[in-house]
Amino acid sequence: MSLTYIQHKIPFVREMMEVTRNLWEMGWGERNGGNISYLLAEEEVETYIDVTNVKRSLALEFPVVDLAGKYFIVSGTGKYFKNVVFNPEENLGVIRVAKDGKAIDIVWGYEDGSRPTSELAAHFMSHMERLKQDPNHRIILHTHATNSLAMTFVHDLDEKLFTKTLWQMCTECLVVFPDGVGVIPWIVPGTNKIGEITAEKMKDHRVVIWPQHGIFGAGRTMDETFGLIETVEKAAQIYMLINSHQGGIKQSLTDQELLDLAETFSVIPVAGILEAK
Ligand code: 2HA
Ligand code: ZN
Repeated sequence: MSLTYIQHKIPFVREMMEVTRNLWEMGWGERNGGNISYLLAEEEVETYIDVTNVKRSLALEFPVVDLAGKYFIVSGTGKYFKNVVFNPEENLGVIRVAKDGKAIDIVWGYEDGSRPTSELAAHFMSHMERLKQDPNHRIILHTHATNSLAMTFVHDLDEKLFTKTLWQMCTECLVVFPDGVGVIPWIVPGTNKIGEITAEKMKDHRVVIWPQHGIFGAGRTMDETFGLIETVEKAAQIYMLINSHQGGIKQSLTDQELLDLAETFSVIPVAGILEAK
């Protein structure tokens, strides 16, 4: 199927169809791997959906009062990204957080009786944190980006060292993510604990690496968020390529070159990584 033909009368549903298809085509969303949540403006939702018609309500194990009344379109638990484009109404859902933050109302989708992603805790907690940092924040995207995941087996998991290596892999990385990447320890997915620790990292970073699992990215638009993850993944791909190269690394970007780049592009690299000569 060519992407040209992805159509849906609801623009934010179409965006979800496109991004899930792209993630699957990249090979980062095998089986039911990955999940996305997208904060929607109330007016945007009301234009297309009768929000007074609540289909089901589900209790939340973790209260999210900060998100009370907010709408999200969220990928469904156990759903395959590969299939979203063929049946968005079953694989996606639009939810509204209840006034007390203790439940969600489903107002569209999950038509086969399903529910939001198992990683909803990590998504909601990350949204709350990113909204404190950036009022225009909208998207949390989790995917099993192949090389980012592979790199967590062979690289030191210290996040400053990890960030520096990624910055050195492609000239434009520092410009795209001057805030670096956060790295958490391995934690059982789908738990409140991984949600809390991921969100804590989201205070300072829009990208959080889950060792031996995947990546979490945050952003204002689908393009920006996908592009951010693509850029990290590209750097990780270069790292994996050059590390399996017998000749070894002959040259790389120096701290001074990265600092020159930051100055020219007016970005501030996260502190404690680069040293001026
Ligand atoms: O199955 O990726 O982390 C969806 C996931 C869980
Ligand atoms: Zn996952």
